[in-house]
Amino acid sequence: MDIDCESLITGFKGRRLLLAAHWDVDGICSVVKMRRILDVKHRFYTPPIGIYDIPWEELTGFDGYDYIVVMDMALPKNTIDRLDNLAINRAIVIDHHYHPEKGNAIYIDYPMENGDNFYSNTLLMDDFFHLEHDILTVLGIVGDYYTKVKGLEIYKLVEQISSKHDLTFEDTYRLTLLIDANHLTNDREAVYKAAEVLEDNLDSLKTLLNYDEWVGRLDAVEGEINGVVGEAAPSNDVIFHRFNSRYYIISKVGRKLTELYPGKTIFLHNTGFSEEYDQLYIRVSNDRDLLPLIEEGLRRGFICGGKSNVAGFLVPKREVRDFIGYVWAWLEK
Ligand SMILES: [Mn+2]
Repeated sequence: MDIDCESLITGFKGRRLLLAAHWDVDGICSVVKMRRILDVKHRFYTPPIGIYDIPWEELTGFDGYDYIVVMDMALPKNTIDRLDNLAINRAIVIDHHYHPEKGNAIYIDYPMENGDNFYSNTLLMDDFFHLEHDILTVLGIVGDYYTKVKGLEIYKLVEQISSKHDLTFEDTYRLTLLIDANHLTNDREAVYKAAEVLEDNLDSLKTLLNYDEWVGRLDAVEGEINGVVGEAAPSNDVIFHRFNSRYYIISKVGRKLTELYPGKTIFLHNTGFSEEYDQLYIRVSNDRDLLPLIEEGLRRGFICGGKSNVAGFLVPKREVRDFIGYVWAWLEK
């Protein structure tokens, strides 16, 4: 780490900041946390849902900021370099994810004492800025870990802080689902609005459990996921399913199908996500390593990512057929 908390806060005083953050609960909570640390409502930017990069045509809106602060998002190295050039002062990355290739910026991305990544970006922020954990921290953790948080040593704290807000763990969990319904419905404006709604209601979070707009979105998302999962027909080793949804639900569908059909490979194709791209998703349960497939996607210039057992791709429509053929051949190898 090449900067300390005090000099960063001093540097931010009176300056124009752009807060570029992930569209999920942890990203939104990081933005609200940063605004509260500095007591300034700095602008929030999030990329188009599903695109883990900033489209070059949107960078025109990045002029005139003293600092561009990237939170909870591992952007490509060359994008970080461009942000550092665009900022009058510097680009600063505050992120609990692993960065294989760092750009030219100030990085605050150190791990916890035990060497693991922080459970959430909000938790990393608390550590760096010497803050007491609060409900934003908790929402970030639960947003990233779902109910698996129950197995972490931090779960006690999650419950304690939730109860201060008159929330059970189930309430807090539901709140993260409600907030995430904004990006799952593939609606960037709704994500921006969610940050405002959350910030304005930090003292009455329980009421947000009945916030009609979010409840409606969550119902719509769950209905859509169940619909798509219900259509997928079990087959031999690989369950291939093509569907048409505007929503950003492909990985949720994949996870549900894996629960329903353990041991099978899940291969999904969403033709309805955007005008330009189709989504592809592959999840394996055997010890097959998907990283070479992700590398092939990167080689073809696709936006893609994943781990050894799961891979997601955004493929330009005219290249989808060919890449699906490649994936089939690869899976059958
Ligand atoms: Mn996160």
